[in-house]
Amino acid sequence: MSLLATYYVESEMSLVEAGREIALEESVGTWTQVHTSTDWIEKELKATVDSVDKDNNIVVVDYPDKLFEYDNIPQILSIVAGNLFGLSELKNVRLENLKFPEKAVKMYSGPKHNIKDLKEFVDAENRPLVGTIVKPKVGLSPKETSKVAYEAAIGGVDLIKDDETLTNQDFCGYIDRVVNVMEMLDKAKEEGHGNTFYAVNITSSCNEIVDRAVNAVEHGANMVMVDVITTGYSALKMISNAVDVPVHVHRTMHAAMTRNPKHGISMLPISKLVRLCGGTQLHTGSYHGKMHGNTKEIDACKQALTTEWHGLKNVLPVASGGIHPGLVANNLDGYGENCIVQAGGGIHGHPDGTQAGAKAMKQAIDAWTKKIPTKQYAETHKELKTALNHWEKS
Ligand code: CAP
Ligand code: MG
Repeated sequence: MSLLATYYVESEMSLVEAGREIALEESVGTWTQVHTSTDWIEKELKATVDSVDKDNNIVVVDYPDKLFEYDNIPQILSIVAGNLFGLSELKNVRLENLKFPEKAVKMYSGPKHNIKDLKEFVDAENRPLVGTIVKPKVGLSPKETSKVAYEAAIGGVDLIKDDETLTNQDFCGYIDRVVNVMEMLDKAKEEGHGNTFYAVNITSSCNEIVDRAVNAVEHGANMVMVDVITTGYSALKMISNAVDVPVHVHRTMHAAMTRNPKHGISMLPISKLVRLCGGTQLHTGSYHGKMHGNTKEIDACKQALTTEWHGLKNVLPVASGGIHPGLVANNLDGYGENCIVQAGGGIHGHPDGTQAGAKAMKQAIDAWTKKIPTKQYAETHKELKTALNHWEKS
């Protein structure tokens, strides 16, 4: 067994030669022959080209097991996604996929909760979840945030989350925010609206992030949120070990790596790493929205997160970014029932306010679940109708 890494490559060299360059640079080679190598190094540690697909500019590199500490993601990344991106002989190179051997996957505990657990908590066994990002993304006080959260909860959302830019600023400390929001979500529950998740953003630097996760849970948080690209996979793993609540994983900054289809890193290996490190939900892009992504890549992420993988629990993909009720059906056609569809502007920008916005999003989800076209459903659901009219015009 070994680790197979798939790269999209553009180079003046043949694909096989380009693949060899990558394999050598990332295993035992450097720019010139060295006189310090040994037979053991050449035999046991040298990566090789496994295969090439000329039609699609694809090279698969086979990295021997012995190169890795499989429970050390920074070390794995320094090989499979290391210096190769700067090699001047490669015009473009993109890491498209990582195929881990079973023994590597078995070294990780993965998520503590699966999709079924998340759905059961909010009583949504047979439908997608609907979420919201409190907007404006920053500036509301903990009390103001909790009022918006309450309106969203009684309007029918299953999950409320912070924006990635809201952490622990002076105007909205995370502990006060958790206490206030959970109080209002408890009130919504007492009034008969069921459970609602609140993903408080605990993103911060390394020791602090674990303290914040633990503090947040001690103050009642039923979910925490972390930004995996800015904090790193190690931070995610630490959080997932430290607390028993689900971990919502945002991916701000990912597009610096994922946006260019010819160079960088695809969302697919990132999704696999997040699953290994214990994320229970991960933003994987929207089929239709303000930043909609490559649909083939979203499909691949969905597959990697939701299907059986050496016994690890599965992960709920999150469609977010510029979504409003009129875009729900398109996104659900892509994701299917096992996802969260989130709207910030698409709920809090509803002409009749947050509660009506949440109702409209939920109605759009219900329409899709019942296989009724959104527009038709809107004829008998006034919040949805208002939303469709509002955003159709804009
Ligand atoms: C969505 C969002 C998220 C994006 C990130 C935002 O808000 O909170 O950060 O979804 O993109 O601030 O844009 P809106 P992705 O609903 O108001 O757009 O999910 O693709 O990582
Ligand atoms: Mg955001």
